[in-house]
Amino acid sequence: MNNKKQQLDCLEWIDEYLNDARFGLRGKILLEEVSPYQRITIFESILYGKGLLLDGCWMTTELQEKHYHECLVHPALTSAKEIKKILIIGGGDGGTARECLRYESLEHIDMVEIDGLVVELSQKHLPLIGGSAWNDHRLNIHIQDGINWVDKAATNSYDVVIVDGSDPTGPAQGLFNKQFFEQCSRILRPGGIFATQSESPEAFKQVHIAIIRTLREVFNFADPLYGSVPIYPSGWWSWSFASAKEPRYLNPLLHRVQEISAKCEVWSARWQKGAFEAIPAFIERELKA
Ligand code: SPD
Repeated sequence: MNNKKQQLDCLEWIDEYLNDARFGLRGKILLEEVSPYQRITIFESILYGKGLLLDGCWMTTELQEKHYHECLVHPALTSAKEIKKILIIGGGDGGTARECLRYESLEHIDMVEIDGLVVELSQKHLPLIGGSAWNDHRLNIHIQDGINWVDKAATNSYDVVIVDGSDPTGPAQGLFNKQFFEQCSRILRPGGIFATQSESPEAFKQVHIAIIRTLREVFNFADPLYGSVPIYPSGWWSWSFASAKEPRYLNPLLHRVQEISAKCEVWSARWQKGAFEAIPAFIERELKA
């Protein structure tokens, strides 16, 4: 048996199961631990490097995490009036904080993650994802319930609120309802922007539509943006942005675009323009109904 064949024989498939489909990568499980909240798996794949799954669902992988984190962060941070103080709910792998910290004018991030073990294992096993964020003095990590944090936060205290949660089951369930969005709106400063991952328009169509409808009940303006995250169910993903007085997330500020563009892999002002326009007809119809 040659080496190549021996290596391939040690490998396994790890799949996220959803209804009658599964979405998987070949590689090997490096470790699996159970926290009070969920099963945490660190996996090394051939195609996309090391990755993280929570309760069997793909969260991120080293070589395609930018498809997700850039699209969640930059539409909000290039367009909010100020970006001095940011709140991240979830985001325990560090990728969202890393993208935020690329802006020099950002002074302070509160990252509120319910599961300390996700942070610990990501810092240890997925250092490429959090990168230098973990050592940046502007990042303040709080291992706490994000819903509780938002309820207690002062009115008008953040320039941007970003929700980087997992799917709306398990610990992330309360991050998609009206009461939570109302609290997020209350704690945003004037000219502030709210951003959340908003699931797949195909694999989680009803959840996706419900998120946008609920955001539109709470904020004056809310719109989804569409892109691709190959490891997530259907590969077709969305992020939604909301604001009070005008849809300022549609208009990135030139000086901020210039600050980050050169190092982005997916996001650009041009990409963003198209991604907001790329609302599928079946979603647009349902939102109008
Ligand atoms: N179905 C996966 C949804 C995951 C959203 N969050 C991913 C965390 C990456 N920081």
